[in-house]
Amino acid sequence: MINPVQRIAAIHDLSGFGRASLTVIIPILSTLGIQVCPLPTAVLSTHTGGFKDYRFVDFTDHMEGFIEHWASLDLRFEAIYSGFLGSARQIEIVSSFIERFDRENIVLVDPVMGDDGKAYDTVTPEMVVRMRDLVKTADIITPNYTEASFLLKKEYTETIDSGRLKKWLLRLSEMGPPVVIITSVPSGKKRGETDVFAYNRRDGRFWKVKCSYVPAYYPGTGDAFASTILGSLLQGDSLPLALDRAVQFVYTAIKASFGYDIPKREGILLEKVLNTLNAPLTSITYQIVDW
Ligand code: PXL
Repeated sequence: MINPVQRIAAIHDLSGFGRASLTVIIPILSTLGIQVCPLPTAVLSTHTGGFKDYRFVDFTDHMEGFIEHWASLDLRFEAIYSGFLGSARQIEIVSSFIERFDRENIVLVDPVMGDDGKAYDTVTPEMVVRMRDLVKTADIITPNYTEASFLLKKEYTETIDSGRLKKWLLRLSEMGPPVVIITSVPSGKKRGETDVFAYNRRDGRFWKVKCSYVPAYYPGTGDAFASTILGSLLQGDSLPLALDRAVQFVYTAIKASFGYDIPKREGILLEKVLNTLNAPLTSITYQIVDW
């Protein structure tokens, strides 16, 4: 029987407060009509961006048992989507999960490791090394500019010229994934303006979407971006359309949040904009990059 609702396995942490990871991913993908089955990597009281004394429970020791149970149920997934990981050993568990459950589905690895040139608190150098292996098994990766520099062992610089960026996209794809999407690439024009670039090795095309984000850093926007991309692709959109939908959704969410005097660490006011996910795009802004 055909599954009436597409199903994905979401391998991320559950942060109770602050709108990041699963608390962002589940509502977005559910709104897009996709069933999310979480395989938690860690359980935290809050995400790690801007909170002190957060409680962190590493879930590594439980993951294999959960996976065995899912295998015994013969669960099938249209996509496997991994993000923030709680330990270096966990990265191997995720790789074996992908091997075991990958049956012509989309594997999206968001190599969540840091932002603004810095690694997140819980991310160790060993995790960065192992993340380089995990991305090899993916169909799509969605590093931000900082994470792309970590994966490629390149120095993080405030700006990047387009020749170097093209090389980064190609190098990342040579590591394995046919589709590479780099977010938060400094545009070099206005401060706070960034671009999203994508490369699809299957057709050799490069894409760009400009983001004139209001200058405010909100945690969880990477999770919102990658889940919208995945949901959009599962709905049958092309890569550039998925990029446009994701950029426009994150932009709308930031705009909806910025007007309120609420600490940025609480994340984007997702609940106010979820319903825009299913609205048709009123303008299509992606550009093909002719390098
Ligand atoms: O949004 C990425 C993310 C996911 N999970 C945890 C985080 C962060 C970013 O700070 O701290 C726990």
